[in-house]
Amino acid sequence: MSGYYPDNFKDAKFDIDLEWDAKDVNDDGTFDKTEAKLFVDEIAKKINDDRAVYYDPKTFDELFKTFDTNNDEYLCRAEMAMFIKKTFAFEEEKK
Ligand SMILES: [Ca+2]
Ligand SMILES: [Ca+2]
Repeated sequence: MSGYYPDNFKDAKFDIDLEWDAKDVNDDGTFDKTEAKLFVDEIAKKINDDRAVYYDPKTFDELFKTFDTNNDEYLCRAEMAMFIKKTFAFEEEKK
């Protein structure tokens, strides 16, 4: 996810890849539901407020299911990238 939304975080130095490693607690390269929640909550805190409003933590379970496209109960890097991109997207970016 390098270079993802470089201008869209409150702290320009925010490194989404470092955050990824930090929240992938067991270091297996994927997010289980608990890890995914930690990661997405962190992104919601760090991303600019005009994007953060698009994420409702109450819908997390639903979103997790939606973006776990192969239904293995884990979000791989590609699946999580879509989760972040689509969830925090402006309406016109979702098309
Ligand atoms: Ca993991
Ligand atoms: Ca999956």
